[in-house]
Amino acid sequence: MNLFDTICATATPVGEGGIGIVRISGNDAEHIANIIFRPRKKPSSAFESHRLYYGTIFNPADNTSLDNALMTIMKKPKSFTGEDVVEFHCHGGQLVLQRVLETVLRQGVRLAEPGEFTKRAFLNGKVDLAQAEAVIDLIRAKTDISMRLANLQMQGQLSQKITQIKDAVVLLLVPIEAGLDFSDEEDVTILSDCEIEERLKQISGEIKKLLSTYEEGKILKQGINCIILGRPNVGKSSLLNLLLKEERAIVTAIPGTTRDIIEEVVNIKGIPLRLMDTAGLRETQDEVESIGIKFTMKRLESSEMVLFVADISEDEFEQDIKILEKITDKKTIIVGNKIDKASKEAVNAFHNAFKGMTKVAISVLLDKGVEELRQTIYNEARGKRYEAIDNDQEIIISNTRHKISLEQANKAMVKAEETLNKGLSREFIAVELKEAVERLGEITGAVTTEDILDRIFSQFCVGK
Ligand SMILES: Nc1nc2c(ncn2[C@@H]2O[C@H](COP(=O)(O)OP(=O)(O)OP(=O)(O)O)[C@@H](O)[C@H]2O)c(=O)[nH]1
Ligand SMILES: [Mg+2]
Repeated sequence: MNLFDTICATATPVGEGGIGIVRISGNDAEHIANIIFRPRKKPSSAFESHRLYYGTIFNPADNTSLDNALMTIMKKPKSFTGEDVVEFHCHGGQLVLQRVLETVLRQGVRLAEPGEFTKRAFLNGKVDLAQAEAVIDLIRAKTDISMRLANLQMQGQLSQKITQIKDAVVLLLVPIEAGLDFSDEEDVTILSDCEIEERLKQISGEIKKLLSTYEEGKILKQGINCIILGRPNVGKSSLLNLLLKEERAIVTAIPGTTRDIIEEVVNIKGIPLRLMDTAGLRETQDEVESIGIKFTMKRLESSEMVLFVADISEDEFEQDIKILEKITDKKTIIVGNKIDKASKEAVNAFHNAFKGMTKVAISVLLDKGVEELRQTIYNEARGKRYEAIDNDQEIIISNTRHKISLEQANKAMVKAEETLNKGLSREFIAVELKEAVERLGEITGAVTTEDILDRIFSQFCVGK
């Protein structure tokens, strides 16, 4: 099975830590352990698999000891990579780890490329491609929800679904091809056009259902860019500080306080919200301020969500509405701030002025209405279908590569249906179905190229 050379890398992050791990994978791993590691109690025969041994790592060239460490061997195929793996659990000093790694390298082992351990796990059949990709999602997860999604994918939830869809395509393809080749033989069932159409539609529906989860999946994984906009002095910076629970931005009673964009990530009920505080929007002669406003408009373009803050106590929202008209295609929430000093009439005027829009009245000063605002941000960010997801009932895709493959698979299914409706030879339907099988196979890695693998695994860190 194993056609690979032996690789090694430090598996823990650079810097000081309680422990640091140097990992080796490949046929020479055990041999290297025997050369550079001296166990305190020598085992009577070879090192046992999946056991920790305490001892000394030393440099065989001059016999100097490098560290006291724990060593474990995980013999193939019961290891992460499916090859013999040796791990040295050293003290977590940068220099210690560097010296241990150098000593391993000097035994004729190669330094691993980024993600190479996980790549080998894939190539040796320990995980499929979607599962391997979930490893990096798990490492990078910033919230509990994205961590849960990564875990489900790592356990093979998405792969199972893809395989199920692919099997359905194959199940349709087989009788169609048999009909082409052996249509004269008696025991070949010939599917009717109706049957084929129904099954094509059903499969295509399944693919589209998966595709429809992508936007949401992307937001759960990567978060959402959210810009705070509004006229000067309405309380934008105060709101940022409150959501962040930190005095991050300068707040003063002077309009035009904020000039530079201040960017921070806040966790809103599990969604990473990249929040940007900006310069208040108004006509101004001040050069610095007008540059700030230009920055704001530029950043608006790359934001998916807008928190538009208005001063609710002002009772007059004409200018706000003028600015709002320029904002299109964004998830927008109107935040009426300073409710503490607003009259009843002003609050009514606010609700009338922004009729039909998503809005929340709050007071940053008194911390009023802020929980409602958090909930509204959450609902807007995730869209309407989040309940099903919270119940684990739905499979979510969040990876662009998966999305593209699914789109291509679906395109083939649609083409197959068109071919059928045009009454063309079923040969052409078979071609499209084969295309769909290929595209679906790309997701789990049943079909893959070196190029795809390089692109995926180069995103990993060295040592993973
Ligand atoms: N009464 C009251 N005052 C508030 C509230 N929120 C903010 N303020 C005050 O409003 C003033 C402006 O607040 P900022 O947060 O600096 O407003 P901003 O929108 O960032 O202003 P610029 O950066 O100048 O555009 C400060 O004096 C705040 O203390 C609120 O809920 N109620
Ligand atoms: Mg400000």
